[in-house]
Amino acid sequence: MMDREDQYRELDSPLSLTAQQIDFYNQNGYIKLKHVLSPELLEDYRRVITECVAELSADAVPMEKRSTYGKAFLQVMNLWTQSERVKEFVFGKRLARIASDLMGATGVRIYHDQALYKEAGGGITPWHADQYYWPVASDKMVTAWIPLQDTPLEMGPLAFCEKSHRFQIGRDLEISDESEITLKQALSTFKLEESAFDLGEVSFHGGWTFHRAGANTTDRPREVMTIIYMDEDMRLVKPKNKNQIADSERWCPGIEIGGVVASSLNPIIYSTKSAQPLHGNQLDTSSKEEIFADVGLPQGN
Ligand SMILES: O=C(O)CCC(=O)C(=O)O
Repeated sequence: MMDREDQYRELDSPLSLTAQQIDFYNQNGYIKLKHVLSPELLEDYRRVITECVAELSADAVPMEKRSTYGKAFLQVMNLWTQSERVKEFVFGKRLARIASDLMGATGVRIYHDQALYKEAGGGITPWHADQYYWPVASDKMVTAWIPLQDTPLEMGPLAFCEKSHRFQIGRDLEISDESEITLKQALSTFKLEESAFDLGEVSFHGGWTFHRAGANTTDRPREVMTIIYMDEDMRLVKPKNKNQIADSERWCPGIEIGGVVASSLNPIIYSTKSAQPLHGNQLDTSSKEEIFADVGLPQGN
């Protein structure tokens, strides 16, 4: 049985990526890595996160009254501000360092987290690229998608369009029936990476990488936690659409256009430039112990 200290150690200890894995991410706009977190740790945080989701989504609109986007999942954001236990998970340095290394940053801040629970019978997540929503100056943005159970195809695992992060068409589309129809057609010549996730496997995708997920045809919820990281030096830009206006107010409160997105909602989680808070309360100034772990090569590589 894992105690809290073991959990902190796992959440914070580094997993170093190979040059080949970083290259794969740069070429394809995403990477799936196995054995990033242990099933034991994830099972414990699954309970914590699920309790939080149940509490915060108690007044969700019934499925039949929702839009296609609404049917895709229950979406509960910035859980780290609601629960100390979730904060421990979201403030873990292991995932943050992987995100930072993948995008070649010196460190990362949180943009926001979100639990995405695709209910039993939940619909598809339409094709989209996240960066359409984000009023930020560069594409140094990475989402860690962390399933909290084995996720077979029937549950709607996240699927990626390889190399689509350089594709310009459809970048102005919000998640909708229209984005699904237009992008399905526009991306038809790209290779689709759609495969099951094992518990412990985590994917990382960039802001402009087009992705979707199938419906959940099982009778169990697809429980997933996500953390969106940004370059620690990321600056706010003038919002380009209504969703970016909403995002800048919600996730970057008080930040001036042109300023570093360093509000109290955007703490640095991992940095090679400075010491960071450990689980939000102590400063971690210990020398960095390197653990080189085999996190597995992406499928098909
Ligand atoms: O979980 C899903 O179905 C979609 C996730 C997604 O679009 C994202 O994390 O950017």
